[in-house]
Amino acid sequence: MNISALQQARYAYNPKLPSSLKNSINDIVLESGGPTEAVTDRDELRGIFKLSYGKPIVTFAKGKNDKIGHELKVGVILSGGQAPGGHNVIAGLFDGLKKGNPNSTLYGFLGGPSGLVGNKARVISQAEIDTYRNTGGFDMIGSGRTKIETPEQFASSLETAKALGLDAVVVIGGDDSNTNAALLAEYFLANGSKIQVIGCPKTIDGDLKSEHIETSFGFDTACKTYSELIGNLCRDSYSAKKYWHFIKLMGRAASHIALECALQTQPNICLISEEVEAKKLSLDKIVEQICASIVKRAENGDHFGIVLIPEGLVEFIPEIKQLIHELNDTIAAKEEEFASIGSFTEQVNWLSSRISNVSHAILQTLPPEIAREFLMDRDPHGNVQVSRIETEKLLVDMVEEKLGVMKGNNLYKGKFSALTHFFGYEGRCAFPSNFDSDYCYSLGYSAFVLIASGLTGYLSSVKNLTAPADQWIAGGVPLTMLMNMEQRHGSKKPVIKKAMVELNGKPFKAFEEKRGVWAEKTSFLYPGAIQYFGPPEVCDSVTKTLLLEHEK
Ligand code: FBP
Repeated sequence: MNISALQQARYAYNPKLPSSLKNSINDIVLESGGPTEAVTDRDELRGIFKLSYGKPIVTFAKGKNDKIGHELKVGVILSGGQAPGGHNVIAGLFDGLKKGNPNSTLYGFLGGPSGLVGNKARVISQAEIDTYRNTGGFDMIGSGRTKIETPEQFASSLETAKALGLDAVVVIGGDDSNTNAALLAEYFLANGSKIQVIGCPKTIDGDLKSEHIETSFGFDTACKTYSELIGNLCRDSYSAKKYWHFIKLMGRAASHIALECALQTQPNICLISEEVEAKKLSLDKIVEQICASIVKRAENGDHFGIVLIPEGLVEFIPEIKQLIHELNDTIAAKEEEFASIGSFTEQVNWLSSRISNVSHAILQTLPPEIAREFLMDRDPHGNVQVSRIETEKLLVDMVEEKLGVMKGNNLYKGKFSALTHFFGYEGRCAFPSNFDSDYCYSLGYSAFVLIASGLTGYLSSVKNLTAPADQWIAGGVPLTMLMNMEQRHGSKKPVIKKAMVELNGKPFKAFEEKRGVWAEKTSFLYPGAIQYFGPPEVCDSVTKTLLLEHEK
């Protein structure tokens, strides 16, 4: 295989483990707390998860464990979008299994959860693992977004696991995938099977977290990668002094990535969707805020700047949210008829009598290329694909228009030249930072200990993450503890509660305190590229979000 010098060097990197996992494998035992409860909707969830609800939180301690050496067969699934460190979760799980018993087997399900449903799996070998250690990507076994939801899918998942003789299935995924893991664990128990299910918290979006899951893996590397790029643009704009860069950042609904990148780079503006929703800010109001910074900076002679925009913003702007809602419902009800309409103008006309006048008027005031994006193909759930709406271009268009009007009224005399960017895929398969390499390996290793100890319906957890790795606290959190009931496709469903940016939380407060100055004065920080070898303060740093959340 052709590999880069960095990849070769990363093979030799030994991920750091919490001290409880450094004990000889037969000397790790569980310590359990008391019964737990779900976030809300406890009675309903207790009824749905009759056999797996309310188990205790567990941590690991030193002590003799004679279960650990049993020969095991485990299947692992990578689920959803790529996140740096996935291969290390598999490596940690593999190493734990082999240390427990060299005859144990790890199967990789191919292409995500559909591999479990359709029995597409293969054995992962030692030689293969060694070519993926500390590397980015999910290419070892591939990933997918299949949701296991129909009775047939649950039944065939159990059939596959039985056919392979599995003791356990490990699901490496985000909130939806781990909701699936919780449902699978309950289904297996309800059908008299002893096959265990363990989850691992993955997503660059950073929205799978709680008191006991401090962060999802991949968030650290992705934010550092985007922040490097944003920092480079900050420096370019400061050098050339002629462009405003409007940068949309991945993250789906939650704005954790945008907020973290803002803390790392100190841009002039960073929009936070959760704040837009809480303050019911209209599109016009947002544009006004951006223009205020542009005007103020122009008065200081600074015709350049940086604006960060979270991917899901449009869904949080009240009038656009309403428009999207009406479009989703209307198009879903007449999917074929809508698909047969030839031109964009005809589509807009067709909608005129079917959506509210207000929403129709908004659709018509949007720049046509953006309005077209609102009418594009829906996702498998019938929703508009917000990540494909070019919010960054919409904002630039609207800012240009507003500044034009202000110029006409002699309220603005400066220049405005903008460039747009979208950073998302660029960060999802980066070489995992030391933090993500260590965290992921520990999560995988910890998943093995949970399996060997006979647990099911748990999410592998590693806490105390701002301390050096040997002080991290490894263990497991019952998946039902993270759940609540939400309305999905017309009925209430048990789901893991998405963690959004908390406006009372320390990361947002830290940003709020400084952003007034950043909007006017150039205060950029240039974080540079992720460093893998060098002093710990440079190589092992954690995100500002984690640091602030841990501040006493
Ligand atoms: P997960 O929630 O599955 O981890 O996905 C993260 C993400 O990168 C989002 O930030 C983004 O909106 C989405 O995946 C893009 O999905 P796709 O890879 O299907 O284009």
